[in-house]
Amino acid sequence: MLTASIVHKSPHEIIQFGHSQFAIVTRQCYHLMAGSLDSRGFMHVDMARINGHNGLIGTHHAVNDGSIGLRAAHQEENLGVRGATCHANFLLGLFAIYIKTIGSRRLGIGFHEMLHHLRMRSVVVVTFKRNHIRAIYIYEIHRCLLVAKIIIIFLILSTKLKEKFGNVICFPYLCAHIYLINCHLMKRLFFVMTVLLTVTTTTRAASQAVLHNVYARQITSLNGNWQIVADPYDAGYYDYRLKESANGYFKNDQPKSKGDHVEYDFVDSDALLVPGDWNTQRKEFFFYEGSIWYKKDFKWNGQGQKRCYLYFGAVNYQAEVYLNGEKLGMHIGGYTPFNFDITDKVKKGDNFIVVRVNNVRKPDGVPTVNSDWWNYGGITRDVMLVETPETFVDDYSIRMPKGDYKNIEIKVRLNQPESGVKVSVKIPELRINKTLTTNENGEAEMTVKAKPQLWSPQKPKLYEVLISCNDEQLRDEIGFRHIETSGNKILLNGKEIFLSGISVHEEAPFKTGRCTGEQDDKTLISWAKELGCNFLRLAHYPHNEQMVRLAEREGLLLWSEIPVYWTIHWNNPATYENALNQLRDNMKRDHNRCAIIVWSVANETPHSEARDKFLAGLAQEVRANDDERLLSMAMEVSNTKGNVAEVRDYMSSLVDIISFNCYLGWYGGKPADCDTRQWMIPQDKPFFISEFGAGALAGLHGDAAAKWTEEYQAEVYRHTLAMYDRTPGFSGCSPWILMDFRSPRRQNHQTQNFFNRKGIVSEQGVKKQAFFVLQEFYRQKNTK
Ligand code: GCB
Repeated sequence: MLTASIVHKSPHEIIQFGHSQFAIVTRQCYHLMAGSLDSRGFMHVDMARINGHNGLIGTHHAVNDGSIGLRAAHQEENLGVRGATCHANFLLGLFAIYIKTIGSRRLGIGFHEMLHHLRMRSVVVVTFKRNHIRAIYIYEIHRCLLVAKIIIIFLILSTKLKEKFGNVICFPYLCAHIYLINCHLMKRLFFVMTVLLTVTTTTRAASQAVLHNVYARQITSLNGNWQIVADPYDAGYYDYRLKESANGYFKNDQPKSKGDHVEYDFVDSDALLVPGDWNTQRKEFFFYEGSIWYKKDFKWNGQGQKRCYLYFGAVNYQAEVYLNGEKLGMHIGGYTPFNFDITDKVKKGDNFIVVRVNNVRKPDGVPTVNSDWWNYGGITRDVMLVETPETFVDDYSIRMPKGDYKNIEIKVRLNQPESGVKVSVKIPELRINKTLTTNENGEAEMTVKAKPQLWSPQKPKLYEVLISCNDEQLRDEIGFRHIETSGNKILLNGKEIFLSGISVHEEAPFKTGRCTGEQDDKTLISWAKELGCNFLRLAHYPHNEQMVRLAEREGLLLWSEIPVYWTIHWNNPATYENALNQLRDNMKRDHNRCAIIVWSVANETPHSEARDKFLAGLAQEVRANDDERLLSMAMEVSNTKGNVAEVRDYMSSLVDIISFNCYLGWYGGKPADCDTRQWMIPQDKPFFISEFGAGALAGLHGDAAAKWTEEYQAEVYRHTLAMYDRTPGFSGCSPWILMDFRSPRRQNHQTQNFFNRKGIVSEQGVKKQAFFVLQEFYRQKNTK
């Protein structure tokens, strides 16, 4: 079937970046450019974001080949950073590199092969008039043969050329070959040309926009035993010239005859449980940092009219994902979900997935090489197949508009920009039953009169919400509440609230390692409840979705954080992209969770102009996507003179809550120093102690002046709590930490044994004295 339909006639989203004359954001945001063209055809790029998750496709090879790849571009031309200038040809060059990358491996730079490789789904044509974008056309090319796709592209192209206004053609991934044709035409017509864009499903693409509320969809779990091949030298990934091997372990090869040569094998290999980290599943992997290949067979009986996605809750840290020997894409970041549309690739019957998981810490990573928690490697969260209709609700937001207690605002967005699609939204208990019709962007919204019972820690009321579109019904449980600050107070539903909190890592009680199921989350939450908490700081990265939902049902307010931790590479655009993606994916997954009241963008970061810019960018992202939740980050005490300590941080002006970590009495000073310490809190804002604490080995008793005893830890708690309690604006705290957790930095054999012992509960569930000190403090706070 030869079909191409125009799905878009204007930029999907146009954003103004300062003086930009144009901005293009493709539907799934893989490519974004904003800037202006000057009379010489130079493109002044205010902002460019290419292939969000990975940097430019093929960068790796480009750099290996010695050619200018995006990484080099980042350094030399500053592409990706506001204010950079480069010639359009340079951008074309980047595409050429991409072609080279694919070509150099095994194909030669064949046009057809390239198209084949790229699995094109859409073509983008941009027309310009006097340096301004006149129109952007995105053509979806429906499932059809490659030859048909090529014909369509040429038809589109020639039609556009004939149109009088059609100055410039821009079409993605059609390689330098077509660019040359264009160049020629353009010279003759004095046209200015710019290239860019597209969202296509390519064999080497990054993962795609994350499906919201995935557990409510039609899912098939792929959890359980996965066969593995540990690959410390990455022999299954690189060839002996250190190029990505065309015949890597993802092929899952087996000798077909006696003479066949294959040096790995999944058939008789060991297995690891998914979800789970490898470090605590097998002794030999306890300290392992490197690659492990995972393989899973599955049968698929899906039906024609559906889409199928392969979804991963989280893989730490980098995942290359292959289906039936073909690369789907990759993902960076160990704590956020990602998925791939595999509709065109999954086969009826037998299939196999191979994932190369690599947890090597990287200086430019997020987090970077040093942190204070275990770098658990593996497929650490659920894996599933998700089936959806062809057009479905990809995301929705249901909440009370900011400051409004009498209305509920409903917003839905489809997976594709399709108009006229009906979406039904019901909240039975509130007698809401509405049908929304999508506009040409595939979006719809409506505000409905309603006065829901408010969600609060005392009454965590959640309403059943049913969202139906085509054959899919999404069930959710949503609570309604307002969170804000007023002067130095935090207000929940208009009333002042003290956040009686505790920090938690996503580490499993008793067995240690990553939490892998409801029971682990439940145990952590039950301890927090016993402590009298109404708040959890989910440190230092997004925790699993079920934990967030469970906490919400239990009436715990939440602080949600990304692992921008200590000293990351503030000047590196790829690091920024990585952090931004993690923030976006975290917000995309959890934005309907009323329990989350704080988005935190960082923890204990050192002051510099670059860091300020980096964090301000993240703060801006939070504000742009959430007009109500509070913004914060764990800051440091920067200026102590005598007895007076001050939190002086550029970010103070941007956050809603001044949060900081301070270990007075542990890393410096004595617990009693707290008795005379004064605090200068900048701005008229609430302040929150995101960390304080001391290490203690459960069961070790002695003098309150002796470190590592329970008595010492309890003493630190007493003095610290009293100190903050007498300081105006003290709005809550999340002491460090609920449970002892594994950390390679903690090497004292007598007491630590690779555990950070600041837990007020041991990893075996023994409550230390400090637990009861904090419990009593919260009891008094809550009865005031
Ligand atoms: C901190 C960090 C936290 C550490 C803690 C400690 O400030 O934010 O990740 O684990 O101190 O125990 O030193």
